[in-house]
Order: sequence, then structure tokens, then C-alpha cells
Amino acid sequence: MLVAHMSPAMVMKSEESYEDNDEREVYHHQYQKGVKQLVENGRIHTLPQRYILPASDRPIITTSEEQDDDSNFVGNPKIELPIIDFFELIGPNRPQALQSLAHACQHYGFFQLVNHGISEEVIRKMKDVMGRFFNQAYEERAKHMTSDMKAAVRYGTSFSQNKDSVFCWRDFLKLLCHPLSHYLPHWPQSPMDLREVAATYAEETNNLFLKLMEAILESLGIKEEEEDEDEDDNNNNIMKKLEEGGSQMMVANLYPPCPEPDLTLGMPPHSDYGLLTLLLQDEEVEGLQIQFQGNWLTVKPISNAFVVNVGDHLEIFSNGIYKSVLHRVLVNARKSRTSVASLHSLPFNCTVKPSLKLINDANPKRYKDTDFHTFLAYVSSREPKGKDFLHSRKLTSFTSH
Ligand SMILES: O=C(O)CCC(=O)C(=O)O
Repeated sequence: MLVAHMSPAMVMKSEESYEDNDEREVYHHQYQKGVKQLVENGRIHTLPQRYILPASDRPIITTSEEQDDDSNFVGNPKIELPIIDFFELIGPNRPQALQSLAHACQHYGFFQLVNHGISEEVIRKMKDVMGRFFNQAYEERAKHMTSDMKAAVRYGTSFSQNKDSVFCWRDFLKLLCHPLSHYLPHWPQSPMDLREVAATYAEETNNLFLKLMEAILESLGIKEEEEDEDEDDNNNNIMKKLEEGGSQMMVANLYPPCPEPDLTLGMPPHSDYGLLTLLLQDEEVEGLQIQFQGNWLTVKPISNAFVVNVGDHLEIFSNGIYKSVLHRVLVNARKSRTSVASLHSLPFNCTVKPSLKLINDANPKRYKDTDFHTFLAYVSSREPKGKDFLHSRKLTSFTSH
């Protein structure tokens, strides 16, 4: 527990000023413990060097006219994401709802899902238990710290903790979910109700994801029964594979108040690797921004809605018709922010490739086949940046987006 004995003055010392390797090691070690621990231990008033982004990567945080001093909201231009009403999607208005879904996935890569049928109680309990997880003593949280990207549970900080040259202002808890019976015994036992609450949430979000995927396939003009039985095409019967047990990872994010939010980010620009992500935003504290027509725009939270986004696998599967869009997270000087993302895709051992139904003369095959191991090898070998992985899967003649 070296860090516990450090004075606030040491916490604020700049990296360059360390005299020997032992001292440098302490400095790095403490950042590995995460931002919550840093804030609680250090009472810091300026942002440590380790979190300061180069000027070109910093967000521009403006204060809007409506924003008074007590506001929890950051300024910046907002985006109203398309709203998809799940109730419409499963009712007689399905054809129109499918058109809206296709438009959202094609032009925004994001939408707000309302009337999704997951109860307010399930959502409230999930946010609450994740909040209580982060509020535990560091030693309890640290039991789940690991750099093993395949671990059933991973508590950590920043974006890619072992690779990031500049750290992000974020701590996280990642839980692998499927098959639940396999992963559940590894999940944290404290808080006591975490396993039960998170398991219910995982099952309900997975069921919702399956219904959304059916709608997405239909919106792409793909009907399962029409798919070829060609055994070489791993994308055949995608729904069958997902129903038998796709991959699901839940990520709870914590962004504590940050002394200089205009110098850093909670998460850098990134896209998600899977098919779809279902995100529960903090209803009171904005932070999520998406890149839209070249600008960074802040997503206004809607109470009890899921922000759903297209991941890299869906961009590949749809042969580029649906877009996996860059997004990032701003942090806030006054309020802590939390979010819970659920990332869904094919089973980890499956290959993802453009659907044969979506390859034709007008839209030739745009992406190489890929799998989870290729993704892990890629992200383990370098500092992840933007949509680099997806770009690495592009066939060289198509580099337009
Ligand atoms: O915190 C958020 O709103 C977004 C989180 C996110 O982008 C992620 O978990 O991939």
C-alpha cells in the first residue's frame, strides 16, 4: 500500500520530475488503481500529467446559455437521436418502424430505444448495484483487477489500461455473461445482490437484443429462412447462433468529477466491436458524444431509454450499409457520471463476414472476414485508436468511411 502514504503534494508532482525508477513506479502504480482511488486519496485540484491529452485530441467544452452553475449538463451542441419505439416494432406498424430503424442505422449508427419492455425496476436496480460496487473500498474492487482480456470479470481503469499513453478519466467493471451458468460463479460477491441483479439485467437485455436483431435483419431485407444452407457461410442462421448463445459483455462505467474536464476524456473516440450495444446513460449527467457529419455532438439522455448503437460486426455483416459510428465521453467537473453498456455479438468462436445477401455488383464485398481472436490480437498489440480495427478489416479498394 505505497500510495496510501503519499501526500497530496506527491500526487500532483509531474511525471518528468521523478528522480529514480522506484519513485516513477509508484507514480504509475497509483494511476493503475483508477480515477476513483486517485480522487479519493489525493484531493487533486489540477489534472495529473498522465491524463492530459495533446491539444488536438481535447474536447471543446462550451458553457451553454441555459447552463447555470448548478447544472449537471455540459454545454456543446446536442444531437437528438432518432427514436425507435419498440412497441411499434412488434406491432401492426412494424413496416414503418423497420424503415425508421434502417434510416437510424444507416445515417446515425445510433438510436434511442423507448417502450422496450424492460421494467424501470430492473434498470434502477442495475444502476444502483453498480453504483454500490464502485462505492466499495478500493481493496474490494481491486479483487477483480486483471489485465486478462478474456477474464470473466475485469475491474480496471482508462480505455486500454496497458496500452494507453494518456489515461482516460474512467473506471470500469466488465462482466462476461453467456453462458450465464459458466460466468456467474466468477462475478463479484459484493455487493451481495450484484449477481442476482446483474444476471436478471443480462438476461433481459439479451432477450431485447435478440428481438432487435430480428428486426435489423428484416430491415436489411434478410429473412432467416431465405438464408443459404452453405456450410461455409458462417453468417447463415445468424439468429440461430445468437439464440443458442451469442457473446455478451456488460460494462459499468464510472466517471468521477474531474478537476480539468477540458484537458481529458472519459473515453476516447472509439467504435464498439460487436453487433449492437445497448447503453443505459446517466439520466442526470450528460457525457456521451457521437461523431455526426464531422462534428462531436452530445446525446441528450431520455429517461429509461436505451441508447443503441451499431457495432463493427454489424457494419461488416451489413457490408457497410449500417454504420458503426465513433463515440466518446466527456467528463464533468462537478458530478460523477455512470453508465452501463451491454455489448452483444456472435459467439466468440464465430467468424463475422459480410452477408452473401448484401454482396452484389453495386455493393461488392467490402470487408475481410474476422473473428474475436483477430480483434483481441489487434487490440493487444497496439494502443487502440478510433475505428482502426474496423479499418484493418476493410478490403483495400474501399476506404471511404
Ligand atoms: O458512458 C457512456 O455513455 C458511453 C460508454 C461507451 O461508449 C462504452 O462503454 O463503450
